[in-house]
Formats: sequence, structure tokens, C-alpha cells
Amino acid sequence: MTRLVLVLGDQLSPDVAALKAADKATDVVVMAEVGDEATYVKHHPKKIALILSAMRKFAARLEDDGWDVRYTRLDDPEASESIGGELLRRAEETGADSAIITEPGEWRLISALRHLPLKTEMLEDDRFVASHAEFEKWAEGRKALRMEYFYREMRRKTGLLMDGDDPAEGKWNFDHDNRKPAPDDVTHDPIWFEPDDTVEEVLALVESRFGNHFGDLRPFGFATDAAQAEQALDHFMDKALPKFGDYQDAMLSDHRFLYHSILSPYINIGLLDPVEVCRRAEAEYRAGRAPINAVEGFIRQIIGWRDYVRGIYFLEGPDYTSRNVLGHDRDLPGFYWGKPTKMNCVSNAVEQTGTDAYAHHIQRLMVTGNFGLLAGVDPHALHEWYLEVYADAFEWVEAPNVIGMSQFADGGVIASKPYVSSGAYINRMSDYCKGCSYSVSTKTGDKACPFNLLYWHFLMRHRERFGNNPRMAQMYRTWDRMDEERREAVLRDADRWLKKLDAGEVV
Ligand code: FAD
Ligand code: DLZ
Ligand code: SF4
Repeated sequence: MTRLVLVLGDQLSPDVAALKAADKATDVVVMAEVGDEATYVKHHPKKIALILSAMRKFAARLEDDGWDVRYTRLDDPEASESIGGELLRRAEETGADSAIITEPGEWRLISALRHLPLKTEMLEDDRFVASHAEFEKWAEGRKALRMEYFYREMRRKTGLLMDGDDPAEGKWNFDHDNRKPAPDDVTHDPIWFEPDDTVEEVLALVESRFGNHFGDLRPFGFATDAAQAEQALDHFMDKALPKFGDYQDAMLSDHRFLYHSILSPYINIGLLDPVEVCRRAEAEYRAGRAPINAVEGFIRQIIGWRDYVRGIYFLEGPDYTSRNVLGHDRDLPGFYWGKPTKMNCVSNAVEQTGTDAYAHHIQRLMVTGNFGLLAGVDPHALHEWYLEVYADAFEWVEAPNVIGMSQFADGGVIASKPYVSSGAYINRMSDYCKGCSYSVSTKTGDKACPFNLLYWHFLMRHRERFGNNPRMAQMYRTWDRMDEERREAVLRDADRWLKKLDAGEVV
């Protein structure tokens, strides 16, 4: 009996679990471009174009390799609009009575596929260092699931940056060296690729179907196959890795990519293998071409943070995205969709997000995320925004970063304290404040940086929850030492500013 093998748009690797388990001689591969996946949230046009282009090229590669591939194009008149619908249609067409599936990275799709009237076998996605069982075992009985300890296990498991039983250069974590403010000049630009015929065809399709989604489709320069992604990896190793650590937290208006890798979209959809990427970085260190702080920092992001958030997503379950322990319920302000704001940092991060479907970690965490948390924006609305606007966003990685790390809406599963800061942090790490209508050094009044006002407003709103957190004691002590008049002015001006925000004024 024929069996189907489902390959999703973020599973584009020849050794993804379902393909490894399949038989080329008898099984039929199903790949489908479907409207539902592009619109369950209205994904950025660049993200849709990346995935559809990479799917088409990967399907051609599988066919060249001898697989029978049934590929549905978005404009195919026979096509249904969902992945499940396409699996059933192909089952009828081929007479197949079962399907093997690599576990999708979103509960929504796992559930839809589990409820199909078709026998399905769901295999764990093994493109991660830790399996579900290993993560659960690590998490069992721990009071707090801190990434750092998980990361050390992953270092031991992979042998990355290990000298025998010890971490290279005697320390697990060199983050302390990785907080340099923005440099004066930046010598790295990421590598982009001219659209070929396949990509051009997809761009035209995306333009006509999803032209109304937030963000610019063109210029489009993402890598769309494994060979191009390898080129992007080589480019990063050669041009950026040595300085990756130093300027990891910096933000510059004219050099928006700094020394970041821009590899997350490729790793997440299967064009690059995460551990191989780390081995390449380690080789640069061992050859003396990149320092330990850069390479350790980079590897920690991948086998540490990336693997850890995936573990948390599956451990915490489908209700994770609706958590909201701080009870935040403010509507997502219009400036997240490009409406004007006087806050130069927010305006820069959102503008870049619209043009590139990318912003780096500190922009996501300390600008758009920080603002959302300080202003008490509904974390679910923020979660949907992040899922929609970034080319690398899939719920398994996006939700823990937004709901957990950035918004503290999970009550501290991921973060031991909320990531909040006043304007001073943004000023130290960026050049945004120089071009802002607000004054970062002003603490009250109309010119005061809203991050300064809202920072205290947030701390006071949640004093009961955070007042006894030892890692926040210093912040509360500073507040308590301020004179009464100043404290009243700060809270009054913050309320006034939030009223203007809610009234839709340009703030
Ligand atoms: P680099 O700075 O070059 O880092 C190297 C690699 O490390 C990345 O390619 C990525 O694979 C990995 N990495 C780094 N930080 C994280 C992290 N916190 N979690 C998981 N992987 C990490 N990352 C996504 O891949 N998809 C998302 O949807 C996503 N949403 C985020 C939302 C918020 C609020 C925050 C704070 C972070 C989010 N991240 C997400 C993590 C991080 O911001 C991106 O992985 C990173 O910016 C991607 O750019 P890069 O490839 O240039 O990364
Ligand atoms: C994101 C996305 C988009 C836009 N389109 C498709 C598609 O047409 N077909 C497909 O198989 N996958 C697509 N994807 C990726 C899926 O949304 C992703 O596999 C799930 O969200 C699980 O991570
Ligand atoms: Fe952002 Fe405040 Fe700086 Fe303006 S002054 S850029 S609002 S941190």
C-alpha cells in the first residue's frame, strides 16, 4: 500500500525525520503551498516568499534524487487551502492509506494533523540537540529551568568547545565580554542573493495574493536553497564572527545588521543544520581566527537558547501562548504596524522589520519587547505580531521568546526577572536617542523619554509581584530614595502619556 511522506515548508532538509524513515521506491512525498499557512496570521510577504521559493527548490532536488513528489502550488486550481486538506487529496489520488509526518513546530498544526481521517505516524523532529525525552529528564524536579545549566549539558553532549571534561579556556560563558556599545564603523554587510527565475515567479505570486500584508516584498535577497545558505554561512564566518560577541547587544540606525549572522531563517527552515553551524564556528576558534567570547556567545545562542526554547515550548504545552500572569491588556499600538511614533528607537526597529522581516535580538527584546511590557500591551497580541513579522518566526521558537523571555507572561518559566529598562540602556547601546524627539536624560514632563516614565510605572504596577525579587531590589530601593514630589510627577506623566497613546495621538 502506498504511504505518504509529508514535508512542510520549514522541514526542507534531506535528512528530516520523515524522509529518513521513508522508502524512495514506494513512498510518495507530499509538499503543498497552501493559503492557510500564509494567513492564519498574516505573515510578512518576505517570509512567505522565502518559504515558497525554498519549498519549490527543495521539491526539485528531491525529484532529481529519485523521489516521487506530489507538489501543490498555491495557484493550482485543484488545491485545497490547508495542509490536512492536501494530504487527504493526495491520499485519494494515490490510494495511500497512511502518512508519515515529522512533528510540526506549532501545536495548531500538530493538532490538525492528528485529527485527520487518515492513519498518521508523527516522528519527532530530530534537528535539535536534545530530544523531548532528554529535555523532560533535564527539567524534571528542577525548581527553575535556567538556560545556562541546560546549555552546559548540550556542550557536554555535543563536545562543542570542550577540552576533555572542561569548557574551553576554563569558563562556560563569556557573556561578560559581550556588552560593548555600538562601534563607530561596521565592516560587515550580510550577503544577499539576486532572485532567480524560481524566486521571481514566487515573488509575483506573493505580490498578487499577499500584497496587503505588513512589510515590503522587494528587494528580496534571502538564500532559498542549501547551497546559497552555505554561502551565507561562509560569509558570516569570514566577515562577522570575530566581532559577533563584542557588539552583540549594540544597535545602529545605519548599520542595522552589525555583526549578526542572519542565519536564523535558514536554520529554522532546514537549509542549515544547527550543530554543523556551531562546528564551523568552533573551527574558526580552534584555527585562531575568532576569539572565544565571539564563538562561545554564538554557539550558546544556538545549542543553548535555541534548543532550550524549543524544549520549553513542548514542555509547557498548547496553552503557553495564552498565558498572561501580569494581566496586561492594552491594545497593540498602531506604530507596531508602521504608524508614526516620535520614539526613534521604536520607529527604527519597526521600519527595519517592515523592510527586512528581520531585527536582531536586542531590538526585539529591549525596544519593541521592552516597550510592550512597560506599557502593559496584551502579550498575545505581541505574540501574534512577532509571529507575523519575522522571517524566522515559527511558534516553537517565537512564543517562548515573546511570552516568556520578553513579556514575563509565563510568570518566570524562562526569565528570572522581567527584561525591562529605561531609556538609559537604549541610549548606551545605540545611536537612536540622538535623533529622537524625546530626551533620554529627561525624567519627567513632555520631553521625557517614555521608556523613563513607563519603567517606573511598570515597577509600581507590579510591586507586589516583584518587590521581593532579590534581582530587582536595587531598582525598588532607587525608587524609594526619590523624593515624593518627583515620584508623583513620574507616575502622573506616565499616566498622561499612556492616555495619549490610547487616544491614538502620535506619541
Ligand atoms: P544571531 O544574533 O546571529 O544569533 C545566532 C543564532 O542564534 C540565530 O541565528 C538563532 O538561530 C540563534 N538564537 C539567538 N538567540 C536566540 C533565541 N533567543 N532563541 C532562539 N534562537 C536564538 N528567533 C527565531 O529564530 N525566531 C523567532 O521568531 C524569534 N523571535 C524572537 C522574539 C523576541 C521577542 C526575542 C527577544 C527573540 C526572538 N528570537 C527569535 C531570537 C533572536 O532574536 C533571533 O534568533 C535572532 O535575532 C536571529 O538573527 P540572527 O540569525 O542574525 O542571530
Ligand atoms: C510559514 C509557512 C507558509 C507561509 N507557507 C507554508 C506552505 O504553504 N506550506 C507549508 O508546508 N508550510 C508553510 N509554512 C510553514 C508552516 O507554517 C510550518 O511548517 C508550521 O507553522 C509548523 O512549524
Ligand atoms: Fe527611544 Fe527614549 Fe531614546 Fe527616544 S529617547 S530613542 S524613545 S530610548
